[in-house]
Amino acid sequence: MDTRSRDETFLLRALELAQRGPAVDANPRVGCVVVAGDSVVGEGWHDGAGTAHAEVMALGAAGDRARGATAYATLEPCAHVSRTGPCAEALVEAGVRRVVYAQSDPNPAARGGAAVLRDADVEVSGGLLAAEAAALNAHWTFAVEHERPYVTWKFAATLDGRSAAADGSSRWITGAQARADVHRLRAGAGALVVGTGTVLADDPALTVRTPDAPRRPPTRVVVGEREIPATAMVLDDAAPTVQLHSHDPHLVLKQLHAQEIRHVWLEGGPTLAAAFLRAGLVDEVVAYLAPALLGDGPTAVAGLGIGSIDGIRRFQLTEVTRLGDDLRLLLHPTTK
Ligand code: AOF
Ligand code: ZN
Repeated sequence: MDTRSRDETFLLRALELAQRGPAVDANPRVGCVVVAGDSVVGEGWHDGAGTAHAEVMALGAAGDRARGATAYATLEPCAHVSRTGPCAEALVEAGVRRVVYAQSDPNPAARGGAAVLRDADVEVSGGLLAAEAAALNAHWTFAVEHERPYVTWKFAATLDGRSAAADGSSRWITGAQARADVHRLRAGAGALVVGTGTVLADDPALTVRTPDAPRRPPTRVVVGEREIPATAMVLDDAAPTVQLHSHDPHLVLKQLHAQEIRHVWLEGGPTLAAAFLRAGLVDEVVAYLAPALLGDGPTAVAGLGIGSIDGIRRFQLTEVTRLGDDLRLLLHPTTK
């Protein structure tokens, strides 16, 4: 086997190991394989913020066999001391001779491991399967690069774009399959964000009700100045809840980023959605459309400040899925 396909084989194994870590976490999922000669002598993965890094786990398993070995990691080994680390030094100390990694660490606080390794005369090569490794941590990568969480705006509406009836009632616009799908997708978010208006109107629980619940429920975030009653469902102890009084989407995301939330689901209502859309802070839209009409009542979004057809906001239609009698559209903003 030539070096490249050999490297690819072990990196693919490292990618497989990485998937054992939590999909939703402050930290990326990382895998590592230590190979001596042709044999795997240590495997490791990162099991979430606060636990050992993948390299440390793999080196621990390899013990003395790491001396002269090659380490394969899905992310550039870190060069910093935070909750743990630094992995680059641990690799040097273990006597690893060569390090192959996929994705360069985009985190300014942690990166630089490749340079540390080279300075210690370890042979380093990075970039192979980098796209695959980044895709495994797409939201983490986005958040670290943009210094804010990735934002998905989700709404359910009738054909005429209404998310509630004239009297404010909004339950059961879509069918059971679409609602189950919402819970499945929610499980992948770090936070579910709503405005105080939505809490007052609908009293949503904002919990994930799926057969395979995530390790940690998404943080519930209530944005706005209005008082919400202590009896509101979002304030129960089913999941953590954060109340933010700021209306500025940039500030909201800044605060959530500081809490290491990597992916935000914006769940309503129309004013909050408009604020994020106007600020250009919606990265993805998941729209559930029911084959129904209301004719009156609040729309999914209100007040985009578009006065004329020239100002129309268009999206790229990425995916269309039928869920029972409803449609789920996956949309992305078109880059102008
Ligand atoms: C690695 N191996 O397995 C992971 C890395 O707070 P800490 O100490 O857990 O550090 C988190 C940062 O370290 C994270 O943002 C990312 O840059 C890097 N993650 N690095 O060498 C690992 N999980
Ligand atoms: Zn590390």
